[in-house]
Amino acid sequence: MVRLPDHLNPAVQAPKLSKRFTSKLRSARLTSQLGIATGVAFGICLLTGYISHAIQHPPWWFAWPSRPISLYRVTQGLHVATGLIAVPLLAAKLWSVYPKLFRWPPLQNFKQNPLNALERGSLILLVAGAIFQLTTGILNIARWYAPMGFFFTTVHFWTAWITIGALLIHIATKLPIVRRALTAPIRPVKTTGLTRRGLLTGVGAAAGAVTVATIGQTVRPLAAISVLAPRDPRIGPQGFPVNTPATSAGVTESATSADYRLTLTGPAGSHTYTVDQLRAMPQHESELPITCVEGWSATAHWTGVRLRDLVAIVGGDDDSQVTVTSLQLGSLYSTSTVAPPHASNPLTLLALGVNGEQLALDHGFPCRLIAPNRPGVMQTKWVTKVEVSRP
Ligand SMILES: Nc1nc2c(c(=O)[nH]1)N[C@H]1C(S)=C(S)[C@@H](COP(=O)(O)O)O[C@H]1N2
Ligand SMILES: [Mo]
Repeated sequence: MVRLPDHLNPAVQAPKLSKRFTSKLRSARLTSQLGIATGVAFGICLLTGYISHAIQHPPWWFAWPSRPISLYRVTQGLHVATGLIAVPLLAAKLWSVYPKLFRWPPLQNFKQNPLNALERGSLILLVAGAIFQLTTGILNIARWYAPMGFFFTTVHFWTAWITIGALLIHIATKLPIVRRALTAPIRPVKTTGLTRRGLLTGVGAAAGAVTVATIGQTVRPLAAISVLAPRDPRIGPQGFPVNTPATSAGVTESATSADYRLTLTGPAGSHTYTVDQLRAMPQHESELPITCVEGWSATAHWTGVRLRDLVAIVGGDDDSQVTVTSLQLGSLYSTSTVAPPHASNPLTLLALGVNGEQLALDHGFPCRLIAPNRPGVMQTKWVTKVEVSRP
């Protein structure tokens, strides 16, 4: 067998390294407390993330309501906020167990307890998965796609399942230790510096600071103090942000052309309308937010034609489903499905105007979909086709 030189031999180096981490604050109790906090943040983040996925790709058993109109704003706001809070929590949690990474041999008591191998293996997946999810999530809300050589949504979704699996194994194997650590009498530590309570307060303050610095993109009254929020929901044409401008969508010409038509089809036939004909239809108003999956939300005052009125013209009813199609070609967001709860909701509009003005080109001129309680990616802009069918 090859014998490694001492400086490369983990059996020699690992015990030396672990002696360098001398903080007396590390304890099973501290790790348990940080673990519970991190676990709760991850739990909410995974659940709200799954909700957002299910709304966009509904499995047969899942139906998302159109009321309360701001429910998605809450769930997606929580998804992004808990993901951001998890950064300082996870960092502190990993710090609290850091010396254990240098334990040697890595698999102890393997013969007595072969499940150790499962626990150690799942730990690698858990730590890697958690760091990967937080990193890609932050890159996504910062709209910095360059470092990700993959399609964010799909990879973020599948890595979540790996992370959940590893997290469940981790909780199952650590629960007895956590219970013991939290019920045992507190062992006082002699320290001249930071106390355990001080450390926990610091981690809590970091989590609070991250939240205050970013939550304003979801909760508008806090927008002014949220200095690290990737988006200010008050800034953009007509007072709110644009994710895809008309130039990037390649619709500048087709959307402003005199040849623009809206095609409406359904069980009772089809019609085409010019913008002026749409404006001549009964106009309605609704106050609804755009809630981007990236966490920012902006409420606006919309005017336009009710989608359910269009559905009725071509023979549909409250059980009809609608598919809207954009002038934009070849994008994942070029079409979206409007399920019956949203299609029949009187607040759902094919909007022609916003905040007292004609819709700006970047917000979807000549018309866009706006429906309550729905992710921003499904609020299709530059709509040119409305198809009514049975779900
Ligand atoms: N056709 C089309 N519609 C679209 C998009 C798009 O890229 N193409 N982006 C969506 C996304 S991700 C969001 S958050 C909202 C943003 O709407 P706004 O630009 O009016 O703020 O539009 C949605 N509608
Ligand atoms: Mo979005």
